[in-house]
Amino acid sequence: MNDELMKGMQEVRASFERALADAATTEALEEVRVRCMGKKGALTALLRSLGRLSAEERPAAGQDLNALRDEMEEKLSSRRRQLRDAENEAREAGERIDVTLPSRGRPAGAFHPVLQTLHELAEIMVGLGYSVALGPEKEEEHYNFDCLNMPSWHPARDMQDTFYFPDGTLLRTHTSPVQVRSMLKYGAPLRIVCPGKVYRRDNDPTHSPMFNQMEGLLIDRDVSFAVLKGTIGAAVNAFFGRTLKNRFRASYFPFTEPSMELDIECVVCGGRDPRCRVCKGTGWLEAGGMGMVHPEVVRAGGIDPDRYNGFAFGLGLDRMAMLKYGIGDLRLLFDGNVSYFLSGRDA
Ligand code: FA5
Repeated sequence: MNDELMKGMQEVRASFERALADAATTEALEEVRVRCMGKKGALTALLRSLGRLSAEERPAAGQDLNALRDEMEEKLSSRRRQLRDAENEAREAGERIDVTLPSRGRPAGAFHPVLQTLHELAEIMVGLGYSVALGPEKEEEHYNFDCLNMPSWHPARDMQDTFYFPDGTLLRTHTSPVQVRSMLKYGAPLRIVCPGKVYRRDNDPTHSPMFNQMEGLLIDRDVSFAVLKGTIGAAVNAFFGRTLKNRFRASYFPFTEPSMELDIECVVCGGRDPRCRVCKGTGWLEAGGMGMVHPEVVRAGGIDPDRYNGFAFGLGLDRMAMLKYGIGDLRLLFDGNVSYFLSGRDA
């Protein structure tokens, strides 16, 4: 065989063997393959040099070079298998699950029934296209009363006799102040709900000094009372998971005209138990107040009442929770006695 070619083959084999032994990863091995057998590799250069040999030398030299290429390929793939197995083993060792580790455990506690109610109702309203707006619990008299057609001399204020701070601000008595705040902030058209805590001087089985309401406000053109009835009915049915009987009783709020109170069928006894601890045998429970927003309130919100009108409602979230979970005394929601909720009985 041509001496020069033989020398070249020896060099290629020797440097290939060295590189093969040095390659510690499949990635390094791939670099060896490219360097020795790729388009610009040493073996390819030798194969190209065949063209310079005489016609007699070429067949034998070609056979030797092919044999060298087969040998290198064989060694490459066997080394590749070895390295890949080692890499897989190392990765699996890192991923091994230690079954002796302590479990993560279940999170302690759960949502309070009122918070659960708040989340569910807000989610239903968001599904109907409403956004959630929040307002301060320490409120100005102006938003809590004056803007809502309740000047200082108005008798409706007496029903919400409340907690004042020395600076004249007060703990809000309802979520309705968010109506004017939101109108001033966002303008018309508007669809918001505002859930949150409110405070009054109340304390009996269905009245607590701190309770939760969810205000709803829709301002648009030509809004009718039918839209309010449809919206409230849809939200209440979605919350209880079935179609409930409801009734709208004429009522009075200085900030809506006409005003209504919504009663919903007692979900605990369906009106069949005269001793029902939730509805007291009436078959109905008052869920909230509502009505068409008074034009003066729309004006206080910076919106022209001749162009826009709308409705508002305020649902008592604690009452909704009482109904959904069959809780007989509102105060149980706040006294921290969990045995009632665990056993489902009066504590
Ligand atoms: C209001 O607070 C009005 N702001 C509701 C409203 C909003 C009317 C928008 C029109 C337009 P009312 O005082 O009736 O209305 O309270 C609404 C609901 O809160 C009641 O139906 C009741 O479910 C609940 N609620 C009232 N007082 C208490 C209390 N002390 N404890 C628990 N829930 C109460």
